[in-house]
Amino acid sequence: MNELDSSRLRDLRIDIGRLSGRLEALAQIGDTGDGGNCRLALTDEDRHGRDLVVGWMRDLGLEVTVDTVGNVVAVYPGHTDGPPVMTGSHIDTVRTGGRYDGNLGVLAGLEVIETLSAAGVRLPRPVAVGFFTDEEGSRFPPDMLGSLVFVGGMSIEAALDVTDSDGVSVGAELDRIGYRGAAPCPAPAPFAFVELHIEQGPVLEQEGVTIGAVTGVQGISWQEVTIDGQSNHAGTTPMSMRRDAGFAAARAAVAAREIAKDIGGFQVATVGVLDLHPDLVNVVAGRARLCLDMRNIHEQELQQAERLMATSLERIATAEGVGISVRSMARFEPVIFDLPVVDLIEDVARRLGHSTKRLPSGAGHDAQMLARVCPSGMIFVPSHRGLSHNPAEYTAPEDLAAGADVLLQTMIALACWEGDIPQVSPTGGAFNRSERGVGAPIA
Ligand code: HGY
Ligand code: MN
Ligand code: MN
Repeated sequence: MNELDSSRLRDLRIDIGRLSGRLEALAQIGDTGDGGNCRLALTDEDRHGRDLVVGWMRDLGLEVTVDTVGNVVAVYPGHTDGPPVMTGSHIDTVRTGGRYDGNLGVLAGLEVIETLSAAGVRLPRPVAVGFFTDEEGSRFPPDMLGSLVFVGGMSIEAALDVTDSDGVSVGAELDRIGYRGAAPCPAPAPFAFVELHIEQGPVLEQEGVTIGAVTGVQGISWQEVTIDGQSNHAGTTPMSMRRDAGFAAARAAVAAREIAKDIGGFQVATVGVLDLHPDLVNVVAGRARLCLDMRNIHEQELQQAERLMATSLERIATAEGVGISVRSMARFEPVIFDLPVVDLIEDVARRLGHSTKRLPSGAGHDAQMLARVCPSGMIFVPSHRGLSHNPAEYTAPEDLAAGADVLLQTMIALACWEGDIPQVSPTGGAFNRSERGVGAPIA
């Protein structure tokens, strides 16, 4: 392999036609006919998407490994055999997914490697691209399940035992689609991890900014609330005698919205799942199941929201004569990214002539898990109208290219980094990787 001098390395750019072609090809799998994608984790659609991406990895001659929970990592060798500079994301989607959420990060990572390979460049460190199992968590909670196991935050056994609403387990589905691999988890820590992702929010587009240098990821709390009342006749049961689980669930959803409004700031609350039983027009619901998603960049405020919600549920149970039980489905503290990585992303973006902004991520990402074990950061590109988890999700090709070029140049810089990356928090002080979620300021 010949070596490019540093100026020609700095001038390397990705091929947006090739990247767009792969995004289009992957979007054909699980195509929902309205521009969107549905590839729920470990379904046949997910398998077909996995097979397509692994095929591209192998076509590039990369060494591909599959681990015990189906995470896939492909490595492009460097001059040393040390820990790679890694990028990646996910290719599973929500049911109303778009074609960029996760997919962009994986395929841009592949494009970075193909650009290096096509230029005949070997970097001092290896470069890796991966996709993690079940990032969305909507079929198998928690979200970021695969990357959480990858970094040792969840045992393999516990992950394999997670079941979906039909009682099907992660382990059984990995076996069924042929992606229960042999590579051990936790995996050896990469030298650094950088993820390219669409913002999935309105900020960059509203402010006319091309590149987001992400400062961190907000805390996430997912709770399943089960309400037990009494099914009864909708016509004959006096209002005073009802133990209406459906009405209690509605009150819980209203309470969640009120709490978010009262706390304000970054606090958000969503009830995206609401099942009633027996779910019939003329029967007072005897049972209700709702899932509550609450998030905040400040851990203390997120805990306050959880406390207020628990109090509201107690009040609703008493007032409506129902039983209410709560199960945690996911709980992650806010995460801050390493300041040197955030600085590097911003410097690279500016060198390439792009406008930049520092901002926290409202969505969860695999990078928040990798941040537990190595210096990590994220690059955002704008989402048109701030839409995501929606078939109308869209990012303009010039923004896709800008993000992928920033990823390429950031990874080159990390692969050439002399020594270790210092652990510096946004406040400039040293911080310990294991304490990174403790209410650190990420905005
Ligand atoms: O839920 C999330 O934030 C991500 O899409 N998994
Ligand atoms: Mn995503
Ligand atoms: Mn998503």
